[in-house]
Amino acid sequence: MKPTKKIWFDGQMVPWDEAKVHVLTHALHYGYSIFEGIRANSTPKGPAIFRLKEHIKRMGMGARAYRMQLPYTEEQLTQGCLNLVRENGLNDCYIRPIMFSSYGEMGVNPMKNKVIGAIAAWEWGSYLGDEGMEKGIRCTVSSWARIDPRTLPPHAKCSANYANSILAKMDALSSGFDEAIMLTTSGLVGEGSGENIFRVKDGILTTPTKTAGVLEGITRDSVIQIAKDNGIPFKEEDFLREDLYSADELFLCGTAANVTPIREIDNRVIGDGKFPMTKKIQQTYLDAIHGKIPKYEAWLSYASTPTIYSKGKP
Ligand code: PPE
Repeated sequence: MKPTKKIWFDGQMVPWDEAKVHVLTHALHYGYSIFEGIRANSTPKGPAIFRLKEHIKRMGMGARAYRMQLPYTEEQLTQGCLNLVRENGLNDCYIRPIMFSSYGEMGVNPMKNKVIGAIAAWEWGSYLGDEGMEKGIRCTVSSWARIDPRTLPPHAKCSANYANSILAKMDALSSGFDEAIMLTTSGLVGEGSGENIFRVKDGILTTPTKTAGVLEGITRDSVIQIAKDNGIPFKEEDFLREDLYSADELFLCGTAANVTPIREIDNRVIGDGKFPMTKKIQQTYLDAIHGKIPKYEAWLSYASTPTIYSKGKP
């Protein structure tokens, strides 16, 4: 990770190396933190954050699911992200807001500890590699099931939820695959360790339903919108492991991963190894995030204009 100049830390811009917490920080011990993964991308009008409002809203929803009271308004967090990109002089970068239970009392109960937020931004290339974006990646179905909605709220980006993703990802990598696909506890296809999954069969695009317990991905939502706008037949529909093997095309999508084709699953080549619909969606998505499609400009928040805080601390 290449450091940048500043990190937004509890409302203030502090030097990168000074954004520190105590080792007895509650969240470090129990995973009680809610985070986001956002990207800013270069556009003809300067860097623009993609679907910032939706990311900030999702963090608020995750916090509510976990009974975490955020000490900042949506507006403060929105301005924090925009100012951070600008003050660090960044163009294409990843933005990571995190809200966590801080140092104070030890023990499972977080309610006595103050919640603190931080937002960092740095340059982060494609999550599953540039070659993966181009030629597709190799996945395996994990023996770890995706967290069950009766165990943890799967729509919340809570750090604790990611212990599940970590287990699946490490197993996939140590078996020589690029990424893990997790099934739900009822055996439906869920998602990747950090991406949603889409399937193409006979010209129809499908993705598992939200009620399957997948993260409500913002890239997933953008891909659905792009498919609808381009006349691609789309259905939100759950499917089984065997449907992965019989697909014509499969792809993963997420803020970090963008749209990444899957070339093989469990050593089986998907379709004929080509992915024309995936490529079309990938290109449209990349054009949208880089401000090349006027119709999708509403998804962009430009970071270049300094913003004045409307109220309260920044
Ligand atoms: N599912 C999971 C489990 C997930 O973590 C992500 C994002 C998605 C789906 C896609 O969501 P969205 O980014 O809103 O389209 N994963 C983030 C974190 C990856 C990481 O290693 O950290 C991301 O892509 O930013």
